[in-house]
Amino acid sequence: MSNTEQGINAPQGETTPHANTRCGFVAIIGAPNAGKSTLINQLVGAKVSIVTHKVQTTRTRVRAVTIVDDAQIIFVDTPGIFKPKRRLDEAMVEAAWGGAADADVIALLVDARRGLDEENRRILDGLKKFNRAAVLVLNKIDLIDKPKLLELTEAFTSEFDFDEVFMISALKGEGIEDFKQYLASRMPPGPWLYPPDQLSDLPLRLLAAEITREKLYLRLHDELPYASHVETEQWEERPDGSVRIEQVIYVQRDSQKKIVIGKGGQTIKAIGQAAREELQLLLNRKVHLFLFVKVREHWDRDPERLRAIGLLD
Ligand SMILES: Nc1nc2c(ncn2[C@@H]2O[C@H](COP(=O)(O)OP(=O)(O)OP(=O)(O)O)[C@@H](O)[C@H]2O)c(=O)[nH]1
Ligand SMILES: [Mg+2]
Repeated sequence: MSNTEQGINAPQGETTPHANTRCGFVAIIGAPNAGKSTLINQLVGAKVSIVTHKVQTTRTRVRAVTIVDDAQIIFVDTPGIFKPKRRLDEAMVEAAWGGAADADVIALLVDARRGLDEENRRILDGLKKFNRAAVLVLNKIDLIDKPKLLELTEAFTSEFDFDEVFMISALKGEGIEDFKQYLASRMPPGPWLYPPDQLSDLPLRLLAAEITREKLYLRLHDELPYASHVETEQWEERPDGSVRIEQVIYVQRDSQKKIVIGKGGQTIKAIGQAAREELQLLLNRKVHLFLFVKVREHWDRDPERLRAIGLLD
């Protein structure tokens, strides 16, 4: 029986660590939608954090782990940093800076199309206050011209003394290897903190809820900005080797519930099907997924919900 409190594991077969191990934390910070989760998935070679075209997809800190030679690198995916307007926003932004606090390397990820805009200026101010070294990573270079990249590099480096500048496409995997090697070289000596086969610290129940939230976001386009939340309520291992999962989708209004369910239940059926398919691949067995929709006007202020997301202890 698998333990749902554990994170996902890599296939077995990694070598055991030897005497000269190194280990450390890398925090990836940046504005919403910069591509932080895409980058982390690329760096560890597996989907550990959900990705959508919408801003504010990641809500909590997710740790992802990879090994380069004798170095174990623990990446901390953080929510995007933006100007908080609501209670949930504040907790998200706090989680983002909190992720950077204990890191050995802080990497500021920037959507190169957006450049040094107001949001990135605010983050640079935050970095200055932090008084910590950082590297600059310009992302989405597949979308812009080289001369523009040089301009951007100048704009950022004149504001902050970055240790290094990397130019990457997290989506296409360009420039990732160099960046990873650099990070490995910056890890301090020390024992590995995770077993060599572990990829993430996100419990499976939470990851399963995140997968459904991703499908919900992808399916609903701009109708439901972030008024929704998914929780795994039941996880039952069946004797036939399959697993039965019940999840609740929380929304804030009856009208939103109608949108999530869709005409004749079509929308929720499609969301459930997409989530089930991905869960089956992840868990490598048959999944029976049941989705329920509940209206809770103030779910984003409910301590129990915030705790479930991992934003409250
Ligand atoms: N073209 C292109 N798109 C990218 C690249 N990296 C990420 N994206 C896209 O940018 C969008 C946002 O990616 P995410 O990884 O969810 O961004 P994030 O920074 O984690 O966003 P939040 O969690 O909301 O803060 C998605 O649609 C990605 O596919 C890239 O290198 N090139
Ligand atoms: Mg993210």
